[in-house]
Amino acid sequence: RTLEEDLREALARGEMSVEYQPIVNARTNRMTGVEALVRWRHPVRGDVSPALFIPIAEEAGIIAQIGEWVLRKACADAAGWPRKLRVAVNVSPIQFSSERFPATVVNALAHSGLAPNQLELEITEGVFLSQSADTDTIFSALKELGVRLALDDFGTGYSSLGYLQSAPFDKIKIDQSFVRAATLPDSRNSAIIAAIVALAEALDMETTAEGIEYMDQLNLIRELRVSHAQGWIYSRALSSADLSEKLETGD
Ligand code: G
Ligand code: G
Ligand code: MN
Ligand code: NA
Repeated sequence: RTLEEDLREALARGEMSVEYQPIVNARTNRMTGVEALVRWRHPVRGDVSPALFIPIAEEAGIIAQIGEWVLRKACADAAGWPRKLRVAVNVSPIQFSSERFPATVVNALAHSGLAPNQLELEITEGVFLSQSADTDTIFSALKELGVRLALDDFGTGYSSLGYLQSAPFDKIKIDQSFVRAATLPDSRNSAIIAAIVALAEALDMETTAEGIEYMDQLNLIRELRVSHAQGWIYSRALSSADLSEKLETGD
């Protein structure tokens, strides 16, 4: 059997789950939200990374189905946490560009009771490259709903500044490749991060630095006024139950 064949049955077999990685206000250290990350436990192969199976799902035409399941699960879980947190959900460009997508979001919110401003959709520039549906119409519909939008993996790919102009983003996520190298001697990456922060501040957007693993990285992004931080220095992705427990014990 191919991985694709197994993937087609993974949801029905209950092999998928969603974990949540904390996102923290870099100044106060308080958790303000989480990023939902899908997990697939294959019965034979064990954990398969979404970096591997998401592209297969896109290719196989089943990404919308998986994405919708993740969205519903994330909204339902978030509505049950002991304190209000924002939940960020990654959305594939293929899923986003379907004219059905805004209705999917409406349903997930209605079904869970989650407030629209507690949901943040993380999209990549791939959204602007796809030729399907009217991207502007989808952006407007989502803004009207009151959900938040984040531009993920910023700084990689083409990163046209026009993307920031053409869509109403609330946040830029600075790709972890910049963070990783920023504290090396003579690194130019801190200048790049500073430029992204200046741009975001001028456009009234928040920033999240991803992949923070070490204290020197955290100190640097604080100096550069990045507003939020995410990475193993705070926490790996947690199950909804473990996150709830962490919140109850005072995070
Ligand atoms: O889970 P991990 O941190 O290994 O994520 C690997 C990649 O998979 C990242 O690029 C992340 O954005 C992506 N990813 C994780 N969960 C989802 C999801 O639910 N939907 C989509 N489209 N991508 C996801
Ligand atoms: O593309 P996206 O930004 O959604 O991907 C998130 C990915 O980053 C996931 O695979 C997640 O497991 C990973 N990740 C989260 N925190 C860290 C970290 O501190 N270090 C590293 N190397 N990866 C991280
Ligand atoms: Mn992401
Ligand atoms: Na990212």
